[in-house]
Amino acid sequence: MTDAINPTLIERGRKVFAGDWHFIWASPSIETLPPMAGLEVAFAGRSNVGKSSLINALTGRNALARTSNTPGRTQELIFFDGPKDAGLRLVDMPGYGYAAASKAKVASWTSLIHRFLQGRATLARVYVLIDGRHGLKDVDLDILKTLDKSAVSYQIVFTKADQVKAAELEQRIAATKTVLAKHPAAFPELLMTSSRTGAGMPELRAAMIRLLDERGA
Ligand SMILES: Nc1nc2c(ncn2[C@@H]2O[C@H](COP(=O)(O)OP(=O)(O)O)[C@@H](O)[C@H]2O)c(=O)[nH]1
Ligand SMILES: [Mg+2]
Repeated sequence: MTDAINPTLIERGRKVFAGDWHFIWASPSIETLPPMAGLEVAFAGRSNVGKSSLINALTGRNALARTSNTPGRTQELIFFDGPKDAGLRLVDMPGYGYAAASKAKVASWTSLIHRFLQGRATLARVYVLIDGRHGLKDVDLDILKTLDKSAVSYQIVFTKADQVKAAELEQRIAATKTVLAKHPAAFPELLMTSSRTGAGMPELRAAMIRLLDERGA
């Protein structure tokens, strides 16, 4: 983010995410979504990119979201609510691009993801997680297109930054920014994170607090 995140936002983010976060709902289908409430922020990305780990790192909980070494596990939209007065909800989305998945499964995930993105008024932002070791893949570009079409604002978050050399990461960031310039709904700046070291967590928390402020919550 270019405009520096100020210490007040960082501190408010710390407080909100130090509060009580809990699982509220799992939706295997678009017909079974929870009623819209508060402000929702969703985490999308390929299977195994680190979505569930990021949610755990943000909330400081080891096992709020289930993480897995087996790609393609989470096939539902999983909703987590924060402290009552915060009005913020996190959504762990089913991973896409899982090579071993059947065609029918891919179609059903794709449909769920696309329909969710298109019909959710409370959804303020989608964080599209990209593995810092690999950069953008074709399946990621498909999701960016869907997001552009749905006019859902989104931001790229690089994960597993602890596994990438600084110079390599810089290169990948530059390449990704070039691609993003062609995507109207994309936030131009990337966030660098590691769930393992906690890098980028204060900034990501603060970014969500800023979304709450923008919504006039
Ligand atoms: N080194 C490293 N590994 C990570 C990080 N985040 C997640 N992982 C690992 O990546 C794998 C998949 O993580 P998970 O959160 O389940 O991915 P998801 O499928 O996107 O929800 C797990 O083995 C995690 O331990 C990170 O920041 N650094
Ligand atoms: Mg997961």
